[in-house]
This record gives sequence, C-alpha cells and structure tokens, in this order.
Amino acid sequence: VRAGDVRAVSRAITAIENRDPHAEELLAQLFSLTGRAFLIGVTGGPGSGKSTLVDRLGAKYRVEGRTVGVIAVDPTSPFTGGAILGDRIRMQGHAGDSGMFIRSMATRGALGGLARATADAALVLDAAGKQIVLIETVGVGQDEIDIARLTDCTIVLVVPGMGDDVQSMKAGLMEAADIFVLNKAEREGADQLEQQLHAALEASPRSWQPPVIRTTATTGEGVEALTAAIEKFRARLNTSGEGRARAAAQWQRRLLAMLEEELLESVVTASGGKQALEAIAAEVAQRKRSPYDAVRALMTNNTPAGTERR
Ligand SMILES: Nc1nc2c(ncn2[C@@H]2O[C@H](COP(=O)(O)OP(=O)(O)OP(=O)(O)O)[C@@H](O)[C@H]2O)c(=O)[nH]1
Ligand SMILES: [Mg+2]
Repeated sequence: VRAGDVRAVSRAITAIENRDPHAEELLAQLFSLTGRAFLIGVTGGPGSGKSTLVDRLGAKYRVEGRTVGVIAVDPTSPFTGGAILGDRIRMQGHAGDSGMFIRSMATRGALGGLARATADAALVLDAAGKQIVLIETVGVGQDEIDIARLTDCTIVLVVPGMGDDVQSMKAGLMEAADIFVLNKAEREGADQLEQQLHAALEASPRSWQPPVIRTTATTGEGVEALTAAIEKFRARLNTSGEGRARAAAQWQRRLLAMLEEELLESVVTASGGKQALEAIAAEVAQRKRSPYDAVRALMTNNTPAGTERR
C-alpha cells in the first residue's frame, strides 16, 4: 500500500468493505502515513455529471503532475472494468496510468455505515500517496451528507432543469457545500438557477461564501475555474486555521461513531449476544419488562434472556 501498489490498495479497500478484521489493523499501521491527501467530495443528483466532472478534474490534476485517487460511492450508473466512466475512450485515457487509482464502493447497508467505509478507503489512498482524493456520491440521502462532512472540500453539483431547484435541495447538502458547480451550464435555465443559488447563499451568509462555478463537464469548460476555486478554498483552509478546526471536528464525529459501534458491540456481546437481545426485545414487546429496565440489565451485563421481571 505504501508503495502505491494498485493490487494492494485494491485489496485493502475490499477488506474495508467486507469489514475484514484485518482491515482495522492495517489502517492502524497506515495511519501515520496519512493526512497528506486533499479530499474533495463531488456530490449531486443522479445524472448531474459527477463522473464526467470527476474525470475532468482527475485528468487536470494528473497533467499538473499530482497523483489522484477516485472513490465512487454506490454509483447509480453501471461500472465497467472498475472505472467510473461511461465513456470508454476517456476511460482508456487513464488505463495504465499508475498515478490514477479509480475504485467504486458499494457497501450500502453495511454495518458501521457507508461513510465510515468511504473514509477508511480514503485513508488507504492517502497512505498510498495519492495527493488528491476525489469522492463521488449521489447527493440524496443522509449517507451522502455524512460523506460530504468528512472531506476537506465539498463540491455540490446542480444542473438546470432537473428539478434541482434550490428550494428542494436538502438543507444539509446546501450547508455542506464549499463550492457549487452549476454543470450543464450550456443548457437553458442556467442563468436562472445561478441567480437562485446566489439569492439562497446571500440569505444565509457564512464566513466562506461558496462560489458558484459554471461548467460543461462534457467539454471541460469551466474546469480551470473550478480547480482555481478549489485552490483558493484550500489556501483559505490553511491560512485561517479552519482546516485544522474542520479536521478536528471531523475526527470528533468519527471517534464518536467508532466508539458507539465498539461500545454497542461489547455491551451486546457481554450480555449474551444477538440472541439475548432478541429475547429481551420480545419481553419488552410483551410488556414483561420495561425498556428502561431492559437497557439497565444490558448495561450491567446481566444476562436477561428468558427471565421475567421480578
Ligand atoms: N449537456 C451536457 N451533458 C453532460 C454534462 N456533463 C455530463 N453530461 C452528460 O450527462 C450524463 C450523466 O453524466 P455522468 O457523469 O454519468 O453523471 P453522474 O452524476 O455521474 O451520474 P450518476 O453517477 O449515475 O448519478 C452523461 O450522458 C454525460 O455525458 C454537461 O455539462 N452538459
Ligand atoms: Mg456517476
């Protein structure tokens, strides 16, 4: 992984997806090598052009000589040969480039959550020396908002005429955006959408006002402006100290999530495992026990299965 070996990186990410017990040990060993990559989240509705844009961004960074990792989370479009690109010609453009690693994650429903698996996969790419890690997610649910909250920079795509009304945009996603990209900007309704976005942003001012960058990902138009906006944001994160504060807040959330999972598992195991939990839940459902009593019993590792309230 340290050497950036594609197969090793791939296997490490598979271990994370499968919640292989070795994954944690691996991550613990790799951790000191991480913290160097810049994580960019690219989120937006289905078909808004995320993959096309990620491909353009990746290519641009490669031309600049930076190494790139791409994680596409639960892509709605079919994957071909481990690449995220629908366009085979562009896909071949990256084939054989060891400075570019592309991977999909499909762990929906996995215990511990998609956000955690994605964050861990990003750590692997970071340890493998990827300087830029692009994370594509479909911005629809809480998972995506959680993922958006673990990147250094979150780009939210909107497109004209796709019901992507600013009104209907999830509040969490609106807040998570560091940069808005108005993709398919050549389409009718782009001006109107841009105005709507600016109006919404002005209505809720924050210390960093996200810029709105117009792009046509298919032609690459606006991608320069986007990378410039990303650099500007990154520079501000570094100079203002907000980058450090953001990272600390993110780690606090991640630690709490890990702790929650760990504690839950140890409590359930200590009180007799899943079967005991099922038994006590049945007792509560039958009003043989109060839920408060059940939780107390579980917390004190008092195996309560099959016992009735005394
Ligand atoms: N006209 C136009 N089409 C675009 C633009 N960007 C992307 N597309 C097209 O929109 C379609 C969807 O693009 P993708 O990049 O696959 O979109 P996505 O957001 O990754 O889609 P999912 O991963 O399936 O949610 C493709 O046919 C692209 O060629 C653009 O700026 N203008
Ligand atoms: Mg896609």
